[in-house]
Order: sequence, then structure tokens, then C-alpha cells
Amino acid sequence: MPLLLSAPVNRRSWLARFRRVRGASLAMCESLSPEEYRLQPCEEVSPPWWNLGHTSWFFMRNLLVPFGGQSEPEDDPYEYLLNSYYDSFGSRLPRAARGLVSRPTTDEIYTYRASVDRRMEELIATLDEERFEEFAEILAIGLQHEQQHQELFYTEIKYILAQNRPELRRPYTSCRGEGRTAEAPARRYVPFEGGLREFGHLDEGWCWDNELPVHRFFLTPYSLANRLVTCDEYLDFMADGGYANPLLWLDNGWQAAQREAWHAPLYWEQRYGGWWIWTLAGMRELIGEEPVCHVSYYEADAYARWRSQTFAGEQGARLPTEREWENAARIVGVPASAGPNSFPAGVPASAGSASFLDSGRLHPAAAVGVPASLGPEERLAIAQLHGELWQWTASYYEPYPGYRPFAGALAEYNGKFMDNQRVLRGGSCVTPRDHYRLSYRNFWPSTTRFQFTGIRLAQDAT
Ligand code: AVJ
Ligand code: FE
Repeated sequence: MPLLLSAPVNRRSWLARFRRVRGASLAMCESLSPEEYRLQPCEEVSPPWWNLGHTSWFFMRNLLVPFGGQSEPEDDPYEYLLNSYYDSFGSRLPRAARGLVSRPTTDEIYTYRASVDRRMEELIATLDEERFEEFAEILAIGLQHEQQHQELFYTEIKYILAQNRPELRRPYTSCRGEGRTAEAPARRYVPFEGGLREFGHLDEGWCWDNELPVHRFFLTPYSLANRLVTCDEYLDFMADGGYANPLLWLDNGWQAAQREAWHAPLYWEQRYGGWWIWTLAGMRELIGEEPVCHVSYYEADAYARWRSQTFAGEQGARLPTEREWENAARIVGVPASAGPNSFPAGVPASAGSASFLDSGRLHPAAAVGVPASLGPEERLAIAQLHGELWQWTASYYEPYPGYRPFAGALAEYNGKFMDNQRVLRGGSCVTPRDHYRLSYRNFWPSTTRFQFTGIRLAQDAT
């Protein structure tokens, strides 16, 4: 009886989701020139042709092949060219060589995409009922993977376009988020109690393997900054010789800063006696109230140390651990949709502020609209938690206790990178809203600057 009553697999909704996510990748590439598809300015930044191909290969390799989808003779070279890092799938084009090959042409990659789409849609429509659940689990991963690469695309194209001579640069988009000049709210630290708390993906719905299992952890009391560090605040660090003072830096960070001649965040350029920044909408003057972005972990860490040493009320300023961040975010609450930057219900929202990729802003928004006096809601007035910038945490990217990687080859997806990287929390202005959760753990090497990364400070309770 229960068998008879169980609903047939919902092929129609999987198909709709597949088309929606795949379509978003095509839409984001519509304005690219032929050259822009091919360039790989450094090892970390893949060219768009590869991004479009790799996300298609993922469906071919993990679904079409194991579930008996149709194969095509032209699939063969793509196994080698579009495998990113899966050693169990065999040899691959070295990561640094993605900008060196002229074949497949970009047209061929589009043809390959369309072919994978056709074959995937056929498989979604015809796969045996008994195998569909297992299939849908991997399909979900494939779609989440494609969304990760949509975020990567925006950071990659920003870096690619920045390589051009300033007078020849073309912005990615002409739709500029409104520049905002309202004063940022005064910075303060919002206190949180210590205690035994739960962490990880507590809610319903899908998550990455690295967000599980839910586990408990004891926090000592701490406080978290009410907003992200602004460009103006970061300029004070620069003016005070922050980049020239080795006492502020971790050794690996200091060495990276010397080697790569860091003297400001990535994309900052001095012009006409002031600072300008490269955005996806072109070059423009720095807006001091906006959160500083495109800083490495090492810069965030040095900045925190500088704050700790410079301001009497901030001794012990540091980056939060990922669990301090998560506990605070859970107490504050997540906004239901892309919108004013993450004030909880009861706190007046700012006008015109926007978050996540869905806003179309493609740049982090300043924290505005926190009134000077908030009454009883004051302790929850934490701005910019979600959808502006990925916030570096002091936590190494490690497995939660009892971690079980995804089954089979996809064990390589997240697990093998749990080594010498740091966790980032919060999502960014180029993260698709429906790809994000409060428990989401991003991770990058400490030297990474081309992602939309920013700084939130914390302190031990005094
Ligand atoms: C979690 C963003 C570091 O870029 O390597 C893409 C995401 N994983 N394809 C990365 C990812 C597989 C991953 N990051
Ligand atoms: Fe990938």
C-alpha cells in the first residue's frame, strides 16, 4: 500500500530546475567578446569557455556515463580537457593550460553544452523509476556545482577584464549599482553569550557534505562587529603603514605581500590624487563607506592586528571563528530574500540596498540605515552578514567531527581540500541567492584576492 501511494518522481520539476540553472550560465556570457572567452590571466582564473565546458562535463561524467545516457564520439577529448581536479577520473589538462588551447573553439563548447543538455533532458525524462532517487542526488550536486561556477565566472571575468590598459578596458555590465554615500553606522561590537551550541546544516533541504554532521561545540563569550570593515577604515591602515609593518603580518602573508607587491586591495588604483577601483561596471572612484573587498586572509588578519594595536577599545580585535560567525548569524536570522543587507525583523531596513547576485548590483553595498538608537533590538543590529562579501574566518577548513564525504568519485569534491585553507562565511554579491545557506562553508587559500572577500572583526568578551 505505501508503495502504491508514493508519488511518482517529479521529472517535470527536475527538468525545470535543470533548464533554469543551465540557462543562467548562458545568460551571464551573452555580452562576452570572442577574446574574452579564451584568456586565462593566472592559474586560478579559468577562461569562460572552460567554465561553460567544465560544468557540462560534470553532468556527462557523473550522470550520463554512469546512468546509461547517450554518448557521442566528440565526448572523448572533453574527458581530458574539462576535468578540473578529479584524480580518480584519470589524467587531465593541467589547470594552468586552460588559456593555452585554441580547441575546442568557443562555438564547439556551445555545441557540446547543447548536446549535454539534450541528452540530460532525455535521461531525466526516461530513466527508470527505481534509479531516479540515486540519480537525483547527483543531479542536485551538478546544479549546485553549476551555480558555484556562476559565482566563479563573475570573479573570473572581473579579473580577465582588469588586465587591459585602463583606457581600453570594457566594463562587464553597464548597469551600475547606485553609488551610495550615506554615512556608515558607527562601528561597534555586538556581544554574544557563550555556551554549548549546535552547528552545521540544522534545517531542511540540501547541503554540501562539508556542512554535516550537525554537532555541538562550546563557545566562550565573544562579540562581533556590527558591520564589515569599510574602505575608509582600511585606508587608515594603509596610511598608517600597514603594508610596510612586518610586525602586523603572519610570515607567509608578509612573504606573499612582498613577492606580489601588495600595497592596497586588488583592483585599487591611484588616479588624479585619489583611489579608484575596478568594478564589473568599470572604473570608478572609491566610495569610503562601502565595505573593503578583494583582500586576502593575510590582509584581513594584519588589519585586525592593526586595529587591536591602534585603538584603545579594541584590544584583542581579531577575525571571528566560523562558529562564532555562525552562532551570531543564527541568532540574528537570515533575510528571506535578496534585499536590504540582512537586518533582522524589527530593525528598520535601509532603502535601495541590495544583496546577492539576484540584485544585479555585482558589488557589495554599504551598510546604511541602522539608526543611531535601536532600543531593545540593538544587540541584533548586525549588518551585511549575508550576500555582500565572503568574510574570512580564523578557522581552518577542516571536517566537522564525523564528516562523511559524498559517495564515490564525488568524495573528491570537497573533502580533499580540507588542508591548509581558511573558511569564509556569508555569501557575496555574486552568489546566487538560492545557492546559499547560513551554514554554507566556502574555502580558499589564504593568499586569494580575486574572490569577493571582506573583513568582519570579532573580540573576546571583556
Ligand atoms: C568552494 C569555491 C573553492 O572553486 O574550487 C567548483 C568550488 N568545486 N567546482 C572551487 C568548486 C568544484 C570551489 N570553491
Ligand atoms: Fe568545478
